[in-house]
Amino acid sequence: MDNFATDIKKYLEKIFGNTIDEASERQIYQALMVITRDRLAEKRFESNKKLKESQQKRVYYMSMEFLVGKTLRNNLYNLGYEDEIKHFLAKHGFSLERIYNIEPDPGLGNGGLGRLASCYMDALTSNDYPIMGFSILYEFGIFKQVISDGWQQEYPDNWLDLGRYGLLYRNDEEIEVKFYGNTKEEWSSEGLHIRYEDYTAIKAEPYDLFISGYDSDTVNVLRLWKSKATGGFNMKLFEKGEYSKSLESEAIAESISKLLYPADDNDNGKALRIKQQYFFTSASLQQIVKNHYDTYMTLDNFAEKVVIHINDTHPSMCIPELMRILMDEYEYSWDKAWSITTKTFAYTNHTIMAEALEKWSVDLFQPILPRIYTIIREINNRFCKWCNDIGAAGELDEMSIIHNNVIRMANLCIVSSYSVNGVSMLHTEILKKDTFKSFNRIYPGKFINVTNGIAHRRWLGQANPELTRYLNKLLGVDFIKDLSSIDKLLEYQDDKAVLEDLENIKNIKKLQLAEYIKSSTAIKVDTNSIFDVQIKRLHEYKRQLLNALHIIYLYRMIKFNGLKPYPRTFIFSAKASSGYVMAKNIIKLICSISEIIEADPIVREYIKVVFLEDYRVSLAEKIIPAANVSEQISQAGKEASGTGNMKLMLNGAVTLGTMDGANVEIHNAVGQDNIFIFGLSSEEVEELFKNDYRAIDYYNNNQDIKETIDFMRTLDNGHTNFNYIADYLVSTDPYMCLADFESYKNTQKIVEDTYQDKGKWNKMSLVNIAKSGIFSADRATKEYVEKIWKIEKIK
Ligand code: 6GP
Repeated sequence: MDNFATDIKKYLEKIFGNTIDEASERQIYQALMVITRDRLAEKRFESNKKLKESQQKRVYYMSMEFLVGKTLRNNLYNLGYEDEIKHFLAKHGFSLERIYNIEPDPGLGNGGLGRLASCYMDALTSNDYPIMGFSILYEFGIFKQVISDGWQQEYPDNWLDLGRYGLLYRNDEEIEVKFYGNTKEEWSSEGLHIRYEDYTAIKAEPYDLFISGYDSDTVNVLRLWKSKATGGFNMKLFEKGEYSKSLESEAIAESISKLLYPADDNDNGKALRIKQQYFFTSASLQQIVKNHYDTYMTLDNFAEKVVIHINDTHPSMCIPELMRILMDEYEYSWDKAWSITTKTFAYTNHTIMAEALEKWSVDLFQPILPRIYTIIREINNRFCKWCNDIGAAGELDEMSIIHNNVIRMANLCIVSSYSVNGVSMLHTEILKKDTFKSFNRIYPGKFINVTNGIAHRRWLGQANPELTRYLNKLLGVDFIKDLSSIDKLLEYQDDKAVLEDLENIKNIKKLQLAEYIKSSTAIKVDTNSIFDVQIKRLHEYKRQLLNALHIIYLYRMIKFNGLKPYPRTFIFSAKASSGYVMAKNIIKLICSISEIIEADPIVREYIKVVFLEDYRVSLAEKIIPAANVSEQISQAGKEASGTGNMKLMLNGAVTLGTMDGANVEIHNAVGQDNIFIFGLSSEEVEELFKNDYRAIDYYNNNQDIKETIDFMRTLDNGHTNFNYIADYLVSTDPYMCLADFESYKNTQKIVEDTYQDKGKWNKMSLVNIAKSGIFSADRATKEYVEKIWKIEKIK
């Protein structure tokens, strides 16, 4: 650590010509980022040496998204330097907390899938497993959301400005990726050769982000590819007068790593998206194969030493790319290449929402990736033939990879991977029984479940140091190392003093959040009120609208019917995909309710609505520790798992939810008495759907619904009215908010009553914390290690 302090001083002198006492916060930030990165690089060198020597099997985790969150605190925490640096900086008049705030959130992801990838990198590194992540170095991450007059506005997130100090550019490992052009088959005495001509080549430049582990010698790497033109324009084409084509490489290169697509759970069929996917999978695969070949001088043992994990279908082009490399570059036969490929890949599915199952039209795909297309076509031909042979031809409508001139990427993944997994028990059951039922029949045992998990070191250790310190002292076990030991807390479930301490800590976190709310929205919230939190992407299926409808119901009852509920603060935070009109309208509705309530002196005594803009990892870290109620109210069967539900539970919030995703397992863990479950089950939803759900009947037959919706139509702040949302609720809403409304409303009343029984509530909260052990990413990744990857810790 002495060295660390010396290094900071040296860096400031060398780079800025400053002593530490003359330095600005910005300069200190840069020094800390760079020195931390270099420390990790040194550690990486050591752990990589061991890895090379042991020649053990490794995992490569392919994901279009890694929602890393701020890195500096995480790294200093993991390296165990945090307290000393805090001290050192304080001596010179700097606050480490303020320095942390300078770092932008690397927003290289949209939501759950991206954050899960980062939680897993953290957990695997802390447990000394050899994993390397691959993704894209987006110049602009997920947009910055600004709420203006209640409407979401998107601004570019130029995170590299300050975020680049954590990255290490590896100019020795650049790779070329090829697009467009034609392939020619050439037969010689040695067999078939594929010649690829007139292609456009793009350079992929690697930037490494080091991933540190808690109390571990291992440092893993997340490699992010940046696209670059291969050096000016094509002179030949230029001479032929094809000017625009001569600049093609530059134009494509410019755009590929420019920005993250802001749509989650949705594929919007753009050529750029195909290019992004192939760009990063091809660069990564070429790198992996080269490393392997350099080590073993053969690829025959590739599948014994390499697992490539595909995080949803976005990286699925890895599959034909490996086939291409094996056949076209290393002269493997189809059968040998296929045998290696099908032992190498494992695939996780993260959603069953039909619109999110990626499909590419052949007409769009083929010209961009002609060789990759022929390989996919051949995989499909052979698969269809095999289905014929085994008597499954009747199910090819569901299973063929290319169908009606469309390539179905999930089908490609299932056919080519040796393992397919869902992310919660319920989700996996739905995959097996419904979404992919024919596949499950012809590939018995291929489908398995690994319920998601979260990095508790970030979501408890760093986000809630007050609770962590307290539990450390109380329990005397190292639950940061091993979260399962946190169940020792159960011994205190009837200990009044402990329950009160926990309540006090919750109040401290609520106070901190209230200050943040005040500074960012000017709304003053009552910290004695129930903090009721719904934070996640804005989606119809997640049903922020059901929550909003219930608030409107309360508003009306308070204003006109003399209802005096226990005070509650409804806290929302959510980004909507920029092209998702309904989602943006729902944000506007929530913001309008907030405004209307603020303007009403009677109602605002009881309920408040806060919409916090720009939801991101660092904001979640502020909200989650302060939550009393965790709203997980998706329509049953739609949320694959959820992970926010786990983070909230870990921090003592009590779940109010449907039997959906991982809520089911939270319910199993804490028991009926420590969770609030409402609404239709996934089977009931299916039934109702089949029997023609008629929203209007709920409106006509339920007085509260009728009055609430009628009242909603009268809400009008300025020029916006909400008739279109009311119309949607009573007619086309496929997520059936009205079918669950009565049950939701009644359960909300139970929540309110229970909260007033402080002893009872605190005990529920305690049980939630104590039972959160199984939702650690350590447990989840261990299951991946044992059930799927079969890898060992770095020796
Ligand atoms: C999300 C799922 O919606 C969420 O339920 C799950 O917890 C999370 O993945 C992690 O498994 N899916 C996505 O974010 C996504 O983009 C294609 O799916």
